[in-house]
Amino acid sequence: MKIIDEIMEAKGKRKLHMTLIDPASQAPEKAGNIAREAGLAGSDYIMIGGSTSVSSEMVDSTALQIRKQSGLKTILFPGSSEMISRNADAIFFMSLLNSRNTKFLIGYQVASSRFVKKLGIETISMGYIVFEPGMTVGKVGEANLVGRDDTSLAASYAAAAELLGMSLVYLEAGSGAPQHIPPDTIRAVKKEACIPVIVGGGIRTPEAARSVSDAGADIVVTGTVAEKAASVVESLSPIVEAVKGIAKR
Ligand code: 1GP
Repeated sequence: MKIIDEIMEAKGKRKLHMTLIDPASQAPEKAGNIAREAGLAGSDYIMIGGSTSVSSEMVDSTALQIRKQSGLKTILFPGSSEMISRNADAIFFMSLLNSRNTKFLIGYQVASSRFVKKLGIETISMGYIVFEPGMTVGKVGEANLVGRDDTSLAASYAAAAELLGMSLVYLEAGSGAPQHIPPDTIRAVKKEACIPVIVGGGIRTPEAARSVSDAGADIVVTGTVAEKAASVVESLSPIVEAVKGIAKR
């Protein structure tokens, strides 16, 4: 079954959690180990990517280790047209909708499109919107950051993603953001958009995960928590449970 079909099947019925692993942050072996533990913690998919450019060899070996060690399906989340590997199950074929630089809107996509088609991996079109504070991706992606509380602009971006035919919309506060996207902003997007909504950036606690999930996120992404944890299972399990609504309230 394609990942997008699994996501559509889950929509409205159960929440999904994805763990983001940046190939620039650790050796491939360690990335594989984090992914394995994330799977044990109940995470549904592993996203592979980040804003710091790494070689395609590094992405290849990281994706391979993750696949080998975790058995979870993997989705590339590329920061550039270099960060693409045949060892993943799918790729978010994405556009940073609020970038000032056409490279992030359509340039990298044009540079990689025929290669991606040749690879034959599943492509999932996604509209990516970076909110304040944006962190590294906001700077590198040259984003006109959407205000955290600008519910109207957030909803307009999400509606644009849907009307452009994108399968998913992703609300990003930036990896390591001090605060996640506010619940009211997520609610406004959910009210407008019929496509599944992914929320990530700055989610470090079960409380934060629950608030994002309760506000309507269909998919919640965490990255830093697993990368920094002494025990990934111990740190991530309560967060995944909160996303899925199975933690104690
Ligand atoms: C993916 O940027 C997130 O959308 C990951 O953010 O590292 O803050 O969990 P964290």
